[in-house]
Amino acid sequence: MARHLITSAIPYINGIKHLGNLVGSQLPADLFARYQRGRGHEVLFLCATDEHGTPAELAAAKAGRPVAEYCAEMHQVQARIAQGFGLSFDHFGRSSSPENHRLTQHFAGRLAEMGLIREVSETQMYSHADGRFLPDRYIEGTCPNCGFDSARGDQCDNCTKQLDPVDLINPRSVISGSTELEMRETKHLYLCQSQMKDELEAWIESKTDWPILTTSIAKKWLNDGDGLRDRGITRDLDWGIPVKRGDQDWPGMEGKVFYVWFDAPIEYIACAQEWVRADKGADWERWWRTDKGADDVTYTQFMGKDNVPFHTLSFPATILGSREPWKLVDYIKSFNYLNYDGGQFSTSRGRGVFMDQALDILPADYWRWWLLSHAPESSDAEFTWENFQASVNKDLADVLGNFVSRVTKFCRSKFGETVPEGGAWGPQEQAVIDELTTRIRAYEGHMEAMEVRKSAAELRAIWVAGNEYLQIASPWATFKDDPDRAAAQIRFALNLIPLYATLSAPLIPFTADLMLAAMGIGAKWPGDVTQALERMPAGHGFAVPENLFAKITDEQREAWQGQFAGQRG
Ligand code: MET
Repeated sequence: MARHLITSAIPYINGIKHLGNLVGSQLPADLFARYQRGRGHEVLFLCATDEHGTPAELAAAKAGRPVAEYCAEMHQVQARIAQGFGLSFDHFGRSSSPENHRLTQHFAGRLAEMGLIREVSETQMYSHADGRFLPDRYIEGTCPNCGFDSARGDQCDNCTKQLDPVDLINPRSVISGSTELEMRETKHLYLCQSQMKDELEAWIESKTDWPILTTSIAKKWLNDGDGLRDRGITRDLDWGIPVKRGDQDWPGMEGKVFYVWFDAPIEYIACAQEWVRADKGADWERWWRTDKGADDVTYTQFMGKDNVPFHTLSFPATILGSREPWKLVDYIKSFNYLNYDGGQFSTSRGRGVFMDQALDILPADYWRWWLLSHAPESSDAEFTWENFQASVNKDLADVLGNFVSRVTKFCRSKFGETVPEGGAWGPQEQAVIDELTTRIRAYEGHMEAMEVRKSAAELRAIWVAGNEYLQIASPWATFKDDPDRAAAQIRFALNLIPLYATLSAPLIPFTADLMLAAMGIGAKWPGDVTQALERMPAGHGFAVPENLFAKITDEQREAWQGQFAGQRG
C-alpha cells in the first residue's frame, strides 16, 4: 500500500470561486485522491482557505465586517460548497490558524539562522490618521497620466498605466480618506532566493517526469534573471501573521505581517497539524517529516498555471532553505485556464458560473463530469452551454444513465428485482471482458499519470462497451426464444453496474453511490474482470434506481446562458 499526500492550491477567502477555479486545482486533486483511495492506498488530501493579504482586508471592508469575522464566515461558506461538490478533503483548513502562525514564524526564524533573510530599508507612504504604512492598493489619487481621480497606488484603472504611490497627484488613504501622508523609511525582510538558484535549478532539472506546463513555467522564471531575485516577505498590514523569529520578537518588524504568498504554502503543512487537532488520533509528522516516516510518501500538488512559480521556486526555497527534513513535493500537476462562453470568467463582473450557483441549478456530478472531461490540460479550454448540454445528455444520460435504467427495468419486468438464474456466459460476454480488461488497465494508466481528460474519455469508452453489449446481445429479443440465455445476459449486464460505479466514483461519486446502493453492494476495484463480474450471483437482490440523470432541455440551456452572462446579483 502506497501513501499519497495530495494538496490543492488553497483558494483565496474573498468570495466564492467560479468553475474555472474549481477545475484548475480542487477538482482534479479530488479525482486523484478518490482514485488512489479506490485502489486501496492511504491518502491524506488537504486544502484550506488562503485568508491573508490585501484582497481579504479589502473584501472585509467592502462587506463592512471585521476581517477575522469575515474570514471565519467565508471559510464556512467555502467549506459547505466544497462539500456540495463532493471534494473529499481529509481536512479543509485555514491559513489564519494558530498552527500556521507558529509554523510560518518558525520558518522565517530558521531561514534567518541559515543566513537566507536580509533586512532592506525602503521608503513607503505613512498615514498619520490611520497610524500605519499603506500598501500601494490602499492609496488613491489623481492619475498623472490621464487625470482619472481614483487611480490606485499600483495602477490606474482608467488608462492602465503602472504607477508608484509617489506618482499620484493628491494622494489619499483608502481607509480614512486622509491626505496627511508622508514618505517614511521602513524596513522589510527579503528571502534570499538568489542564493539558492543552483540548488533549485538542479532540483527542477531532476524532475523529468513533470508536465511540460509545470517545468516550462519554472524554467522560464529561473532563467529570467528577475525570476529568482530576492523577494520581500513582509508587508505593512494589520491582518496577517505577525513577523516573528520563531517565538521571539523581531526588532524593527513591529506591526508588520508576513506576505500572504510566504505563509499560504506553509499552510499545506499547518493544515495537517490542524487535521490532528480535529482528529486526535492522527499523526501529521509521518506525512510531512522525512525523519518521521514521510520518506515513503508520494506528494502531489495541484494548481492553476499562475501558481506554478510560487510552488516550483519560492516555496521550495523556504523548505530547502530551512535545512530541516520536510517532505518536498514529488509531482506538480498544473492546469491552463478555463474560459467562459466566448470570454473569460470574471469574478468582479460576475461573468460565468460560480460554484454556489452551479449547485443551485444542477447536481454536482453533472459539473464534475463536464469539467473533468474537458479539463484545460494541454491548452486553455472553454465552457459553452451547448457543449455542456451535449456532454451531459449524451455521455451521462444516454450512455451511462440509459444503460443502468434499461438493464434494471428489463430485469424487474421479466425476472423481478433479483439477479436471475440460468444460462451461461459465452463468447459475447468474453469479448466484453477482454475489451474491458484492456480499457480498465488503460484507465488506470491515465489516472496514475494524472491525465484527466484521457481518464474521462477511457471511462466513457468503458460505459459505451456496456451499451454495445446490450445492443448486440439484445436480451429483450433473446428472452422470447431462450429465457435462460436472456437471464445469463442480464446477470452479466447487472454485474457491470457495480463495476461501472467503482470505476466512475472518482469522477461522479454521488451517482456511483446511488448505483452501488441500488445494487446492494460496495465498491471494489477490479483486478480480474471476470471475477469482478461475479460479485452479484443469481439470487442477489437489487432495486431499480431513480433515473440517474435528467437531460438538459434547450429552454434550460437558453435561460442559463442569459442568467450567467454577467452582473451576478
Ligand atoms: N490563493 C492562491 C490562489 O487562489 C493559491 C495559494 S496556494 C498556496 O491563486
